Amino acid sequence: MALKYYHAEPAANSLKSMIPLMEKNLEFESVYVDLHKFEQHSEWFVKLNPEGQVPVLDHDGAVITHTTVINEYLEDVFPEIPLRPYDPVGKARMRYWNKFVDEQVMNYVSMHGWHRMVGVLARGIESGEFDKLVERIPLPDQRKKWRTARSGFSEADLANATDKITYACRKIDDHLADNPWLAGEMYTTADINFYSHCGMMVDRMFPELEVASNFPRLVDWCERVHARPAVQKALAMPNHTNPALRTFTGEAR
Ligand SMILES: N[C@@H](CCC(=O)N[C@@H](CS)C(=O)NCC(=O)O)C(=O)O
Repeated sequence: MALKYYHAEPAANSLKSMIPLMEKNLEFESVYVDLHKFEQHSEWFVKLNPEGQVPVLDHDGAVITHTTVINEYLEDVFPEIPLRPYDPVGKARMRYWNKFVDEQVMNYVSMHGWHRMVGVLARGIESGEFDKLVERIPLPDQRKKWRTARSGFSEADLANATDKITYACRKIDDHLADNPWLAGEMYTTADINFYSHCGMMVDRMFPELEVASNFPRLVDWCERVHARPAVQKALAMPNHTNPALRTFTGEAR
Protein backbone atom coordinates (compact mmCIF):
# COMPACT_ATOMS: atom_id res chain seq x y z
CA MET A 1 0.00 0.00 0.00
CA ALA A 2 1.66 3.22 -1.12
CA LEU A 3 0.25 6.70 -0.79
CA LYS A 4 1.83 9.71 -2.46
CA TYR A 5 0.54 13.21 -1.83
CA TYR A 6 1.49 15.99 -4.24
CA HIS A 7 0.95 19.34 -2.61
CA ALA A 8 2.09 22.93 -2.11
CA GLU A 9 2.35 24.95 1.13
CA PRO A 10 0.19 23.84 4.10
CA ALA A 11 -2.77 26.14 3.40
CA ALA A 12 -6.05 26.05 1.45
CA ASN A 13 -6.48 22.95 -0.74
CA SER A 14 -3.05 21.46 0.00
CA LEU A 15 -3.79 21.61 3.74
CA LYS A 16 -7.36 20.37 3.35
CA SER A 17 -6.36 16.84 2.33
CA MET A 18 -3.09 16.84 4.29
CA ILE A 19 -4.94 17.11 7.63
CA PRO A 20 -7.00 13.92 7.04
CA LEU A 21 -3.82 12.03 6.12
CA MET A 22 -2.31 13.16 9.43
CA GLU A 23 -5.51 12.58 11.47
CA LYS A 24 -5.63 9.03 10.17
CA ASN A 25 -1.93 8.44 10.93
CA LEU A 26 -1.36 7.33 7.35
CA GLU A 27 2.15 7.00 6.03
CA PHE A 28 2.56 8.82 2.76
CA GLU A 29 5.27 10.15 0.53
CA SER A 30 5.11 13.93 0.38
CA VAL A 31 5.90 15.43 -3.04
CA TYR A 32 6.23 19.21 -2.91
CA VAL A 33 5.00 21.02 -6.03
CA ASP A 34 6.43 24.53 -6.29
CA LEU A 35 3.60 26.85 -7.33
CA HIS A 36 6.04 29.80 -7.27
CA LYS A 37 7.86 28.11 -10.13
CA PHE A 38 4.61 27.10 -11.89
CA GLU A 39 5.51 23.44 -11.48
CA GLN A 40 1.77 22.59 -11.44
CA HIS A 41 1.64 23.47 -15.15
CA SER A 42 4.81 21.61 -16.10
CA GLU A 43 4.75 18.62 -18.42
CA TRP A 44 5.41 16.00 -15.75
CA PHE A 45 2.70 17.34 -13.45
CA VAL A 46 0.04 17.79 -16.14
CA LYS A 47 0.63 14.15 -17.09
CA LEU A 48 -0.36 13.29 -13.51
CA ASN A 49 -3.24 15.79 -13.23
CA PRO A 50 -4.41 17.14 -16.61
CA GLU A 51 -6.09 20.05 -14.78
CA GLY A 52 -2.69 21.30 -13.56
CA GLN A 53 -3.68 21.85 -9.93
CA VAL A 54 -2.65 20.60 -6.53
CA PRO A 55 -3.23 18.58 -4.47
CA VAL A 56 -3.21 15.11 -5.97
CA LEU A 57 -3.37 11.79 -4.16
CA ASP A 58 -1.82 8.72 -5.78
CA HIS A 59 -2.85 5.50 -4.07
CA ASP A 60 -1.08 2.52 -5.60
CA GLY A 61 -1.33 4.18 -9.01
CA ALA A 62 -4.96 5.35 -8.65
CA VAL A 63 -4.82 9.12 -9.08
CA ILE A 64 -7.46 11.06 -7.16
CA THR A 65 -7.96 14.82 -7.53
CA HIS A 66 -10.17 17.51 -5.94
CA THR A 67 -9.91 17.79 -2.19
CA THR A 68 -13.50 16.97 -1.28
CA VAL A 69 -13.27 13.85 -3.48
CA ILE A 70 -9.87 12.94 -1.99
CA ASN A 71 -11.25 13.30 1.54
CA GLU A 72 -14.27 11.10 0.78
CA TYR A 73 -11.91 8.56 -0.80
CA LEU A 74 -9.75 8.52 2.33
CA GLU A 75 -12.89 7.88 4.44
CA ASP A 76 -13.91 4.98 2.16
CA VAL A 77 -10.49 3.33 2.12
CA PHE A 78 -9.22 4.18 5.62
CA PRO A 79 -12.30 4.33 7.88
CA GLU A 80 -10.47 3.21 11.05
CA ILE A 81 -10.05 6.76 12.35
CA PRO A 82 -13.22 8.36 10.98
CA LEU A 83 -13.71 11.98 9.95
CA ARG A 84 -17.17 11.25 8.54
CA PRO A 85 -20.23 10.25 10.57
CA TYR A 86 -21.56 6.70 10.08
CA ASP A 87 -25.23 7.64 10.02
CA PRO A 88 -26.83 8.99 6.83
CA VAL A 89 -28.06 12.20 8.49
CA GLY A 90 -24.59 12.95 9.85
CA LYS A 91 -23.08 12.22 6.42
CA ALA A 92 -25.61 14.57 4.80
CA ARG A 93 -24.79 17.36 7.30
CA MET A 94 -21.07 16.95 6.65
CA ARG A 95 -21.61 17.01 2.87
CA TYR A 96 -23.85 20.06 3.12
CA TRP A 97 -21.08 22.04 4.85
CA ASN A 98 -18.42 20.78 2.48
CA LYS A 99 -20.59 21.91 -0.43
CA PHE A 100 -21.13 25.28 1.24
CA VAL A 101 -17.39 25.84 1.72
CA ASP A 102 -16.51 24.56 -1.78
CA GLU A 103 -19.11 26.73 -3.51
CA GLN A 104 -19.56 29.76 -1.26
CA VAL A 105 -16.27 30.29 0.54
CA MET A 106 -13.19 28.79 -1.12
CA ASN A 107 -13.13 30.88 -4.29
CA TYR A 108 -13.83 34.13 -2.46
CA VAL A 109 -11.00 33.78 0.03
CA SER A 110 -8.85 32.58 -2.83
CA MET A 111 -9.62 35.75 -4.83
CA HIS A 112 -8.28 37.94 -2.02
CA GLY A 113 -5.25 35.68 -1.61
CA TRP A 114 -4.53 35.80 -5.34
CA HIS A 115 -5.06 39.54 -5.47
CA ARG A 116 -2.51 40.14 -2.73
CA MET A 117 -0.05 37.30 -3.31
CA VAL A 118 -0.23 35.81 -6.80
CA GLY A 119 -0.67 39.34 -8.21
CA VAL A 120 2.72 40.33 -6.78
CA LEU A 121 4.29 37.18 -8.19
CA ALA A 122 2.64 37.61 -11.62
CA ARG A 123 3.60 41.29 -11.94
CA GLY A 124 7.22 40.33 -11.26
CA ILE A 125 7.31 38.37 -14.53
CA GLU A 126 8.17 40.10 -17.80
CA SER A 127 5.10 40.13 -20.13
CA GLY A 128 6.46 37.88 -22.92
CA GLU A 129 7.45 35.24 -20.40
CA PHE A 130 4.13 35.64 -18.56
CA ASP A 131 2.16 34.98 -21.78
CA LYS A 132 4.17 31.80 -22.34
CA LEU A 133 3.50 30.62 -18.79
CA VAL A 134 -0.23 31.33 -19.13
CA GLU A 135 -0.45 29.41 -22.41
CA ARG A 136 0.63 26.24 -20.57
CA ILE A 137 -2.24 26.45 -18.06
CA PRO A 138 -4.74 23.68 -18.89
CA LEU A 139 -7.93 25.09 -17.28
CA PRO A 140 -9.39 28.11 -19.16
CA ASP A 141 -10.75 29.59 -15.90
CA GLN A 142 -7.31 29.39 -14.28
CA ARG A 143 -5.75 31.06 -17.33
CA LYS A 144 -8.18 33.95 -16.83
CA LYS A 145 -7.50 34.02 -13.09
CA TRP A 146 -3.72 34.30 -13.62
CA ARG A 147 -4.24 37.18 -16.08
CA THR A 148 -6.67 38.95 -13.74
CA ALA A 149 -4.28 38.49 -10.80
CA ARG A 150 -1.58 40.24 -12.83
CA SER A 151 -3.75 43.23 -13.68
CA GLY A 152 -5.61 43.21 -10.34
CA PHE A 153 -9.14 42.06 -9.44
CA SER A 154 -11.82 44.77 -9.57
CA GLU A 155 -12.89 46.55 -6.39
CA ALA A 156 -16.46 45.33 -6.99
CA ASP A 157 -15.36 41.69 -7.22
CA LEU A 158 -13.21 42.01 -4.10
CA ALA A 159 -16.05 43.68 -2.17
CA ASN A 160 -18.45 40.95 -3.26
CA ALA A 161 -15.93 38.32 -2.10
CA THR A 162 -15.64 40.03 1.30
CA ASP A 163 -19.46 40.02 1.60
CA LYS A 164 -19.51 36.27 0.93
CA ILE A 165 -16.84 35.66 3.58
CA THR A 166 -18.67 37.84 6.12
CA TYR A 167 -21.90 35.93 5.42
CA ALA A 168 -20.10 32.59 5.88
CA CYS A 169 -18.54 33.68 9.19
CA ARG A 170 -21.94 34.86 10.49
CA LYS A 171 -23.67 31.67 9.37
CA ILE A 172 -21.03 29.43 10.94
CA ASP A 173 -20.82 31.46 14.16
CA ASP A 174 -24.63 31.15 14.53
CA HIS A 175 -24.53 27.44 13.74
CA LEU A 176 -21.87 26.85 16.39
CA ALA A 177 -24.25 28.19 19.06
CA ASP A 178 -26.02 24.79 19.01
CA ASN A 179 -23.34 22.51 17.56
CA PRO A 180 -19.77 21.90 18.68
CA TRP A 181 -18.70 21.07 15.10
CA LEU A 182 -20.13 21.83 11.67
CA ALA A 183 -21.73 18.43 11.11
CA GLY A 184 -23.00 18.30 14.72
CA GLU A 185 -21.38 16.25 17.47
CA MET A 186 -18.42 15.03 15.44
CA TYR A 187 -15.30 16.73 14.07
CA THR A 188 -15.37 15.95 10.33
CA THR A 189 -13.86 16.86 6.97
CA ALA A 190 -16.28 19.82 6.88
CA ASP A 191 -14.44 21.43 9.81
CA ILE A 192 -11.13 20.72 8.09
CA ASN A 193 -12.47 22.31 4.90
CA PHE A 194 -13.59 25.59 6.45
CA TYR A 195 -10.49 25.79 8.65
CA SER A 196 -8.11 25.28 5.69
CA HIS A 197 -9.81 27.77 3.40
CA CYS A 198 -10.93 30.45 5.79
CA GLY A 199 -10.78 29.84 9.55
CA MET A 200 -7.02 29.58 9.88
CA MET A 201 -6.35 33.01 8.40
CA VAL A 202 -9.58 34.99 8.41
CA ASP A 203 -8.55 37.24 11.31
CA ARG A 204 -5.25 38.15 9.64
CA MET A 205 -6.60 38.47 6.09
CA PHE A 206 -9.69 40.46 7.01
CA PRO A 207 -8.95 42.53 10.12
CA GLU A 208 -11.91 44.77 9.21
CA LEU A 209 -14.29 41.90 10.09
CA GLU A 210 -13.14 42.17 13.72
CA VAL A 211 -13.48 38.43 14.01
CA ALA A 212 -12.58 38.23 17.72
CA SER A 213 -15.51 40.40 18.82
CA ASN A 214 -18.04 39.64 16.08
CA PHE A 215 -17.62 35.88 15.77
CA PRO A 216 -16.47 34.55 19.18
CA ARG A 217 -17.84 31.03 18.63
CA LEU A 218 -15.96 30.84 15.35
CA VAL A 219 -12.76 31.88 17.15
CA ASP A 220 -13.30 29.20 19.80
CA TRP A 221 -13.96 26.60 17.09
CA CYS A 222 -10.82 27.69 15.21
CA GLU A 223 -8.74 27.28 18.35
CA ARG A 224 -10.11 23.78 18.88
CA VAL A 225 -9.25 22.77 15.30
CA HIS A 226 -5.87 24.50 15.48
CA ALA A 227 -4.91 22.69 18.71
CA ARG A 228 -5.32 19.22 17.21
CA PRO A 229 -1.96 17.43 16.93
CA ALA A 230 -2.70 16.35 13.35
CA VAL A 231 -3.42 19.95 12.35
CA GLN A 232 -0.19 21.11 13.99
CA LYS A 233 1.72 18.39 12.16
CA ALA A 234 0.20 19.41 8.82
CA LEU A 235 0.92 23.10 9.44
CA ALA A 236 4.55 22.22 10.17
CA MET A 237 5.08 20.92 6.62
CA PRO A 238 7.61 23.03 4.65
CA ASN A 239 6.54 26.51 3.65
CA HIS A 240 8.60 28.04 0.84
CA THR A 241 6.51 31.18 0.43
CA ASN A 242 8.40 34.43 0.61
CA PRO A 243 7.98 35.53 4.26
CA ALA A 244 6.80 38.97 3.08
CA LEU A 245 3.77 37.32 1.48
CA ARG A 246 3.09 34.77 4.17
CA THR A 247 0.10 36.33 5.88
CA PHE A 248 -2.07 34.25 3.56
CA THR A 249 -0.42 30.87 3.92
CA GLY A 250 0.12 28.42 6.70
CA GLU A 251 2.24 30.37 9.12
CA ALA A 252 1.69 30.19 12.87
CA ARG A 253 -1.47 32.08 13.73
N1 LIG B 1 -11.23 22.06 -6.67
C1 LIG B 1 -9.81 21.82 -6.53
C2 LIG B 1 -9.09 23.14 -6.49
C3 LIG B 1 -7.60 22.98 -6.47
C4 LIG B 1 -6.88 24.34 -6.46
O1 LIG B 1 -7.49 25.39 -6.66
N2 LIG B 1 -5.57 24.28 -6.21
C5 LIG B 1 -4.76 25.46 -6.18
C6 LIG B 1 -3.92 25.52 -4.92
S1 LIG B 1 -4.88 25.86 -3.48
C7 LIG B 1 -3.77 25.44 -7.35
O2 LIG B 1 -3.30 24.40 -7.76
N3 LIG B 1 -3.46 26.65 -7.84
C8 LIG B 1 -2.47 26.88 -8.84
C9 LIG B 1 -3.03 27.08 -10.22
O3 LIG B 1 -4.24 26.85 -10.44
O4 LIG B 1 -2.24 27.46 -11.10
C10 LIG B 1 -9.57 20.97 -5.28
O5 LIG B 1 -10.45 20.93 -4.41
O6 LIG B 1 -8.53 20.31 -5.15
